[in-house]
Amino acid sequence: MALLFVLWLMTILCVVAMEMKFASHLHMQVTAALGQETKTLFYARAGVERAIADMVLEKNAITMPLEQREIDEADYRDVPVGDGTYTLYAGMDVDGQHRYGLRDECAKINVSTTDPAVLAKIPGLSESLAADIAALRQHEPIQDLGDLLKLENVTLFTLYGEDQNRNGILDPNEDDGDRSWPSDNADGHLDSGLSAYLTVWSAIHEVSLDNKARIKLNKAGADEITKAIKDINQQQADSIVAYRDKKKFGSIAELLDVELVEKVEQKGQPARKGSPKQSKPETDKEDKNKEQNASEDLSRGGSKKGEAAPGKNQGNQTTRSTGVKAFDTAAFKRVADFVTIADEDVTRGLVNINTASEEVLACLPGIDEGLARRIVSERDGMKDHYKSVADLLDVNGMTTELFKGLCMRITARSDVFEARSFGALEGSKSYRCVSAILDRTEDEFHIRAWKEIE
Ligand SMILES: [Ca+2]
Ligand SMILES: [Ca+2]
Repeated sequence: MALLFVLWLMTILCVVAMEMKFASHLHMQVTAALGQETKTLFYARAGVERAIADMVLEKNAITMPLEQREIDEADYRDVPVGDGTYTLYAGMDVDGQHRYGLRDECAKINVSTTDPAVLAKIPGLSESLAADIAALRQHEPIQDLGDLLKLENVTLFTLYGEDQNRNGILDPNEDDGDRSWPSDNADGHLDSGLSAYLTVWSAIHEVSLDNKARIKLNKAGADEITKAIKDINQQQADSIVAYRDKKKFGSIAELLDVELVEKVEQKGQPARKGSPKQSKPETDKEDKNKEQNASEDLSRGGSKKGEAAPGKNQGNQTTRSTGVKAFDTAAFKRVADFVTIADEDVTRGLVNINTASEEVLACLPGIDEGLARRIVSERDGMKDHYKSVADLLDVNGMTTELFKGLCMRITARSDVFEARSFGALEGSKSYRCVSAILDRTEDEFHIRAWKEIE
């Protein structure tokens, strides 16, 4: 009986021991899997840290649009870290080529700031939806693209298309037709819905390519202007101030409208002629512009060419228009990157002519498909990139008038990028993705959004 009891006990103990062994094996497996998942997540995070370092330390290099930089793909792709890698993936271009590096938020249209007429030109965004978006903005600011889901006619599919896990890559289930969720067209391309065109983050720091604060045309005094910009002389600066005293600058292209003023004694005696730095416009084309502008002045009730116009009183002096343009196109192009109409240091919602796609450019006022194509092909043929928005004046089909309606909406650089980093273990197909919105518009660096995607 005792023997039987001992055998019984031993059997039970064996079963318990085996159970425990199995459980502990299972525990080790789960721990290992969790450990691997944690590792891939940290490798993905390492990629974002790398992107931040790029944006902070290589500020000058990165002011050039990443699309145009001579990118060594190995620099961003399968970068070794621990026993795995991270990859900064920037999406697929129109030719089906994968791109690596950061994504420029200014390559998209800002849904928080852009007027409905422009929004309505976005493929897949109707006029009524544009009106709904404008109405939504009046109630509350749109802080995330997901806020658009509050609108009746916006679904997850409208917003994110086939990319339902929002990781920016074409996962197998997003390219298999109706075999698995989500439904897709199995064409090998990722349709990202409206999210391909829209952002809430695009912003720039109002500095020139050499990282100096831009001169605020609606605020700066004449001395401040001449001190900061070597290509603007005293008379041109006085003329800018005189123009602004009558009418605030609505775009930097209005510099082309500014007429040179000269100072006169209050009795009407000329006080000063043009300074030696100033040269008159020389070409026929520019003379025509001058005449056209003079006639515009007449239609606005302004002065005739050379006739004294009411100017600002400066002690015993006043100014009068000379009827001569202060900036011809070449002079404007020299100064365009150094000035802004913004009163603040940060401007939101501009579209980067160096990174935006043809489709995005074609949404802007006055730009049709043909002109958008020429803007892109011109920059593709460049060694580096458009240095300032004024370079668009050289693109075939871009007129001064068209440019004037456009230039307050565009930029040639950006300060907000998305890093989409994928961490993976060596030899493993599974990955973790981190998407972060990185903003260097202010002195302090900001991470505006952070998403860890399974
Ligand atoms: Ca996806
Ligand atoms: Ca597809």
